[in-house]
Amino acid sequence: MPVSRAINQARQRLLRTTTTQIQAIPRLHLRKPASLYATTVRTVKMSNVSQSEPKYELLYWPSIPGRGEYVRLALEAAGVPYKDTTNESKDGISSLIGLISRGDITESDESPALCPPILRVSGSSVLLSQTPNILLYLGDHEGLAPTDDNKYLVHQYTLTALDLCNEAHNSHHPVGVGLYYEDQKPEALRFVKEFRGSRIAKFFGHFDKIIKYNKSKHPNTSYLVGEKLSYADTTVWQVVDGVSFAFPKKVEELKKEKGFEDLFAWYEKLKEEEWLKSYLESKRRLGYSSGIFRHYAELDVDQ
Ligand SMILES: N[C@@H](CCC(=O)N[C@@H](CS)C(=O)NCC(=O)O)C(=O)O
Repeated sequence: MPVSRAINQARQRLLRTTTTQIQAIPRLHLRKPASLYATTVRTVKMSNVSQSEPKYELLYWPSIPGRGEYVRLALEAAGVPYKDTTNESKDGISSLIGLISRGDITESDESPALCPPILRVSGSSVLLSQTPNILLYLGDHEGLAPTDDNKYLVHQYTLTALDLCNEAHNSHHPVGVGLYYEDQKPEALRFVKEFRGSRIAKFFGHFDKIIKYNKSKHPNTSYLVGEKLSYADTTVWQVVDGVSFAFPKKVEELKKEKGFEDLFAWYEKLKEEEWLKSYLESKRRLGYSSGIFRHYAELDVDQ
């Protein structure tokens, strides 16, 4: 019996027990979307993985989607078990803090990570940070990227989406990550003039073209690369969703003025895929608040 199914069965049995026990059990999400790429190299020997732990552990700041969301969406799309440590256990945050604030590294330590998101692979020494790096790993190991040279296209589109994510972050923190928004508001208003004025349209227009380009090669597809879902889809989707949350007026304006019909049709279609639909309805999907994608009404108006 696959380990994941065994864990889920165990969870089902325990669901009939106490609340404390339920909270201690990792939530597993095993739905498979229709069309993932075949997986390639598997470095994890499942025999090394304890029956009680899921294959992946995500370590990210609790309560906000942030950059952790790119990793969550990839894991959800692949339908693999994962533990979202800081959101699932009371003292989860100490595991994260312990990893990023270590002093001298000793022989028994895991590889250093500067900041989250961090992905740990159970039963192996794999501990990764840097969002695109984590996605690269999941692409290879969980069938979320092609195995031919198109994998570089998947990564390229992902890096472009993460560039937009960085700019969206800088729209409320243009001066310093360690300062409050309120302490850099004049600069934010200045930054956002160009961001709203041309940058969102530039990126959205680019994604719209990517979809048209892929359709010209694969008329029946609704994905960004080839005919299968990849981590480029999940990442671009999250950035479009986040920017639409932060700048709803601007995005409505762009829909009217520029159309970007292919982009928004792709966005809506993906949202209807079973895995994403049920994830968005679940408690695992955290609401936007004080993370990367923030809505400040004063930043979403023409200056
Ligand atoms: N390039 C990194 C950026 C990671 C990053 O900025 N993480 C934020 C949270 S989303 C953080 O904790 N930053 C702390 C810091 O930069 O000191 C990635 O893509 O993962």
